Amino acid sequence: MLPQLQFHDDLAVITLNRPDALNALSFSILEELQTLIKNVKKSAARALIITGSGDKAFCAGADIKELMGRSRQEQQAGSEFGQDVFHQIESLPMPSLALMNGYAFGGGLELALACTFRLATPNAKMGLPEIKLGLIPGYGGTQRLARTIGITRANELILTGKTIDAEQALQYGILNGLVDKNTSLNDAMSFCQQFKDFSLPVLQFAKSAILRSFDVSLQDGLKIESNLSTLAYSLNDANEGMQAFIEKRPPSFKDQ
Ligand code: CO8
Repeated sequence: MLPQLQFHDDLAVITLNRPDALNALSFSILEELQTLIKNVKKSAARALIITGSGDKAFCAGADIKELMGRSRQEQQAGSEFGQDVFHQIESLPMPSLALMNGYAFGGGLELALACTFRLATPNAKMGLPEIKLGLIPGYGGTQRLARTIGITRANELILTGKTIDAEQALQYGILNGLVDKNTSLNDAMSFCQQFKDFSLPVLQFAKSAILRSFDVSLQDGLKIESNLSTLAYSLNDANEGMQAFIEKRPPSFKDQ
């Protein structure tokens, strides 16, 4: 029932584990997710993959049955807690990837949007249908969807609550790619191999510079980039990377 964390060599995989309810996010599941994210952050993993168990769903969103009958304060606290957990995913030092192996609605799509990358199987269907429940997204969807795909498509998806399939999601710019249903985890792992030999602090600087670009003016963003690129330059890994280029050999980064 609770999500599971496994390590496959240097990759961390979190699997939402409530297939009977299409991996809907109860509050206890969100709490466990928070604990697992802390464990991933402390680990030597080079990337995190988040996926859903069963063959129907990545995650059908917040647990609608649990949302009923809550006080205004409970609702506010619940929204802020979910936002915080997803922010912890977004700000992990290592890249994260949502492997969307089926339905990804509401909080499920919001979870995927907090990841650095998104891959989906052809059967995946997704959307932010909260408007149909008399709600709006509360785990970051209004903010991250517009930042990810632009305001035109974000308005379309959030104000109509429409469902799109994986092919459309690729066209809209929600996804980085599609993967075969039978090989999806292997494909996601192969995707993560692309950055596994890079320097982890340098990956973190790049992630951080990109993320912060949404919060500041271009001038301030350029300053952030300049500061972080100088920090990267001051690491031994930058020296090793440039030296390896000159010596025509692969670099061996030490995360220092
Ligand atoms: N919550 C709780 N249970 C769910 C959810 C959910 N989000 N989604 C599916 N389930 C359960 C169903 O109730 C059903 O259980 P049971 O067998 O006991 O009746 C089981 O999963 C299987 O579901 P279906 O029979 O409906 O499966 P279908 O294949 O027919 O349909 C759908 C699949 C289309 C995904 C359908 O289940 C559906 O529309 N689900 C709801 C999707 C949705 O609206 N998600 C948004 C939820 S709201 C949200 O995420 C807001 C987040 C921010 C909240 C901030 C405040 C704290």
